[in-house]
Amino acid sequence: MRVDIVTIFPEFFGVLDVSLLGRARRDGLLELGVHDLRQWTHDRHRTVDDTPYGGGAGMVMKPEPWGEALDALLGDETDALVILPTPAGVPFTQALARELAAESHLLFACGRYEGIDARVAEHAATRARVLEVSLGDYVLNGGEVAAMAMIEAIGRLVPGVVGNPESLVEESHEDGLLEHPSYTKPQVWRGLEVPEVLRSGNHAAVAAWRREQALERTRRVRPDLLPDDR
Ligand code: 6GU
Repeated sequence: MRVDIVTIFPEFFGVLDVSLLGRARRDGLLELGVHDLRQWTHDRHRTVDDTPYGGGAGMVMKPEPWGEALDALLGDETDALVILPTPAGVPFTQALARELAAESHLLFACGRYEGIDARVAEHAATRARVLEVSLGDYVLNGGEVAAMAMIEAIGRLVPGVVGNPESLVEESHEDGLLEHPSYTKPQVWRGLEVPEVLRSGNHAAVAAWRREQALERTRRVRPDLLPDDR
């Protein structure tokens, strides 16, 4: 998979060199390009924003540098998906991460200030698919941290990135429930014991206990995830 990121803060994305995604890049599973939006400005001050039509507080990102960035990074390619991180987008979920992990080319356009001139998305939609995506119902200063979270969630679902694909199956949200609690050695730690059933060797009992724990936790902290009959 190829992932391009356009931002005025390319240094935010240095952390993508480390850990799982860093190795995936070195292994050639993920091809990542981080691009400074200001390279597509032409004035002395490398201006990327201006005041909003209609008035109001804050600044809006100018369309021209974004237009040139998309020209340069999309060329005449037709199978890219342009993702605009914005609190006004559709919710980012594990199901959406799975869909995006099957794409061949994602381009994250990270806006700052009060967003990007709306004509950029409108124009991009004439040459690529465009998706405005939100991480959740709160406001970040820009799309960078949101893009990073999405790239991590998507990247680990690209085949080969996570060494043992079985570890992806039993995670929170994969079956619509939150994950059961996990334990390792020692058997007793600071007076706290690992639940007996997990040491029983009874695989059916372990599976039933984990399912009940997952259901209980989901009912308690995320009842909105459950259909009424669970
Ligand atoms: Cl995707 N962007 C910004 N700026 N804020 C957010 C968000 C995205 N998702 C939640 N808050």
